[in-house]
Amino acid sequence: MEESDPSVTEFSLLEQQGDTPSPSETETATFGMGCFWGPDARFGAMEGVVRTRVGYAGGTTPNPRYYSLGDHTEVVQVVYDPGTVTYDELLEDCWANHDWTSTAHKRQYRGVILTHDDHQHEVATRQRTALEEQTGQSAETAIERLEQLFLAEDYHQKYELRSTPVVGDELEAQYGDAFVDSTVVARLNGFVAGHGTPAQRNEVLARLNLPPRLLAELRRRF
Ligand code: MHO
Repeated sequence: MEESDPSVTEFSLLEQQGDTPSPSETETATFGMGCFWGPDARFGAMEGVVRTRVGYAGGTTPNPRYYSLGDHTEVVQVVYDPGTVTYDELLEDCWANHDWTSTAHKRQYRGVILTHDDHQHEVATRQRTALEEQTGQSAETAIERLEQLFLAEDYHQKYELRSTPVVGDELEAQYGDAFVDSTVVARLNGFVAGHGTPAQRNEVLARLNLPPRLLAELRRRF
């Protein structure tokens, strides 16, 4: 039955048609900002972000899983085009969207900036000091070197989009293994969570060759 549906062939071209070519140089940033579903969607909607992933990091327990995290923390990892968005800008978003003034009730949700190099470490430290000076409050968010990211289970990746009725299942089926790393999927995950501007949403939707019923479902949410 699937094969006789003409929309399926068109739809299978979605990845090639819709996904922007990766910039030649990308950089990676990793943040712990509480439950990782939220920042996955927030960063996914940002111009310049090429892909997002959620995972566990910042601890020492081998092979953490969601129900056996040990001393790890939920984090989002963002691959971005530094020509479009800077580490400074991503960090500003990070401070603005987690509670850096208090210690999380569980290490799973602590605020942490996991830096990938000296430059990131300096920028993060400088921003934290500036924030403390401006507000007179002390920042509880840690700045540490990233050792290793353990990718979270599939059902946590692009959670907002995955849990959107109809759309989530169909996009997951169409993208298959490419679902987690797709730029378009990252954007749609952000849009269904309410991020992005109308212009950005229209631009992404216009590039996609979506079957009408999927387009209608997405439109109901943007
Ligand atoms: N269990 C919480 C947080 C999930 S998050 C992946 C919830 O359902 O909202 O830690």
